[in-house]
Amino acid sequence: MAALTVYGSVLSPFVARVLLACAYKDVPTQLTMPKDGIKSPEYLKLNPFGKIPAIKDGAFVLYESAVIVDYLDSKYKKKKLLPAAPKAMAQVRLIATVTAEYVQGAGLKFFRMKRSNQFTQADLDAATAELHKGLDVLEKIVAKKKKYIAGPTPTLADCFVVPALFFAVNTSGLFGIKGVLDGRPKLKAYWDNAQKDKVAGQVLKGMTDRMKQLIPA
Ligand SMILES: N[C@@H](CCC(=O)N[C@@H](CS)C(=O)NCC(=O)O)C(=O)O
Repeated sequence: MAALTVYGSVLSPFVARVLLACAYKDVPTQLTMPKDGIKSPEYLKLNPFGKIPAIKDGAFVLYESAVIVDYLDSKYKKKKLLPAAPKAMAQVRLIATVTAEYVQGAGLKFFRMKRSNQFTQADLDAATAELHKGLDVLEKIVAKKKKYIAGPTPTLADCFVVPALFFAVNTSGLFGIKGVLDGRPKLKAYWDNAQKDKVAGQVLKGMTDRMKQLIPA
């Protein structure tokens, strides 16, 4: 199978979703940053928003991480990431959506505050409250004592949760906020396992290395 070209950097949680989907489905990838940058006329032809990720599958170009993951799951029938049964499918989508809307955004806020060094204590408090609210809901809806976030096999939900937890744990940590998963035993166990998991662990290592380059301790 020819490698799928993925434009982006592994530290982007949106790019990481796509890399995880490919890895769970055994689709080989070639990760590359657009040659002249994400706002170059060449790259804007691939993604008119000038954002990462975009993919090139032969002559077919696609952007928006959630759409890319759906495309890959629909194209490659083996190791389905979205269950066919309606309730199981809804559960996977719910976990992914809660993660995308209420957890990842808060984690990214910490990252951006650190990078720009422009924030107030009120900004920090608001991001902390938002993160805890999102994590409270996520803890309630994820699977209990299962290897993956929605059950015994990887799903689209894992593609969303792994990078979002990376940001939740590590970017709040940049402000000395420790133990954001404490008191959330399902998420804590999942996060501990994810770091040791062959697929998730590799993506997380890439994210960690890149974060250390951008924000040295
Ligand atoms: N909704 C998009 C969001 C992609 C996105 O915001 N990517 C960020 C990287 S984390 C980006 O490219 N930012 C650069 C910019 O907005 O100029 C997706 O899911 O693919």
